[in-house]
Amino acid sequence: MDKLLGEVDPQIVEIVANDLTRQQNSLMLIPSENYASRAVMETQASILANKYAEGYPGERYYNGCEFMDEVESLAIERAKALFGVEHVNVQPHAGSQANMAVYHALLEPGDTILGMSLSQGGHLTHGANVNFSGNFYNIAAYGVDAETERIDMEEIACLAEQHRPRLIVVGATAYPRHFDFAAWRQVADAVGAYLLADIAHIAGLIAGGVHPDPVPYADVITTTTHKTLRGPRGAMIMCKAEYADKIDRAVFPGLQGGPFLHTIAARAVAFKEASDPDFKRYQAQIVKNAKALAARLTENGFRLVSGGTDNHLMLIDLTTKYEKLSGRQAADHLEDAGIIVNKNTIPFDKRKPRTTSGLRIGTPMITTRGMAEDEMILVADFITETLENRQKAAIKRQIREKVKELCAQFPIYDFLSY
Ligand code: DSN
Repeated sequence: MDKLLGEVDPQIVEIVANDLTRQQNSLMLIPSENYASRAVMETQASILANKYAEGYPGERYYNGCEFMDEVESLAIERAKALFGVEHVNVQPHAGSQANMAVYHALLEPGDTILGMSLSQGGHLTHGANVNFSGNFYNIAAYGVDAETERIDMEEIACLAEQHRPRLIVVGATAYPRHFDFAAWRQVADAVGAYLLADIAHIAGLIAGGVHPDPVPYADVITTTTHKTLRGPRGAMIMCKAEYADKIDRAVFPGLQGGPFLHTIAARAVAFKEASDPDFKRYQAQIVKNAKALAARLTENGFRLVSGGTDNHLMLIDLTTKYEKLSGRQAADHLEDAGIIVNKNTIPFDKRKPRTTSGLRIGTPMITTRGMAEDEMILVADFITETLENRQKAAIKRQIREKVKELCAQFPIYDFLSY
């Protein structure tokens, strides 16, 4: 029981050590990922993982939950203070479970949901036909305007009028612009729909005050806690007090059993970190970096969907610069050079989701490691040089070395040694 991991399982240690090296030496530009803090990681590896605590603070189905109650209550109170919401459920294991719980709480199977189409920037759980949401509910999908590549609220109002949804989801995984939550509230009110804001990508930006706030407008808000919010993997649901019981019952016992108290404790730690003034500066820098990266990529001849970004991510439309290069191929070439991005569909993409014509690029991780606007010029130029020389393995190897040198100036997890 008291042997070190290295004694029990050197194979796993080697895999973890290899990924630490990869995370240190790569430019990690996937906008939904982040480096959690040491304190968050330490909490996740704590003995709290050993305890079952089905139920909620003060009403558990297991004995011995005194400290579980303390930790869950702390996470709830900190989340309420951070976002200024009336009620929080910190138990959903992941973002999909959080959205599932909201639908389970507020809808009947067959009810209509208006959500953003996956191919235009939405999420699987916003109604994709390969997902439970598209199977159990009647889905009406919205996208972006073909010309501006931005959400057109007049179009959304027309769709809502036409489909009369019971619930409208505002939120995305690949939309580089702000959401005007007040306008979404008006549309929801006009048709008597619930408004769900899925802020998984932008929760950190909202907590940091650099994105409009959905709290005054949404009935329910879901988020993961590991993206811009920089906590452990997991999710939570925030809502007005009037929906609290329904939401709580939908999570447990509706969909989940025992909560993962070690990650809930780590969420509490992340919420404490996010309430520090430094977190606001960090979130502002994520956006400044995204704007700087977008500007340099544009100077270098790339077309960005909607012309740029207001948040932490951007979408490159590869078709205008390299007609024959798919997002998948481009992402693989970039990986050869130590640059990790997502292939991603662009609005009205002619290629399939596994191939795509776009790249999704985000700045949370490189901002976490301390990079700023000057480094964004280098990052944009590395991306450009790699794609220009994509058939030349030797040049990609040279860029990989330069990427490694840049990353060496911004170390991560120096305290870890395997
Ligand atoms: N899979 C996440 C993303 O990468 O955006 C969304 O949950």
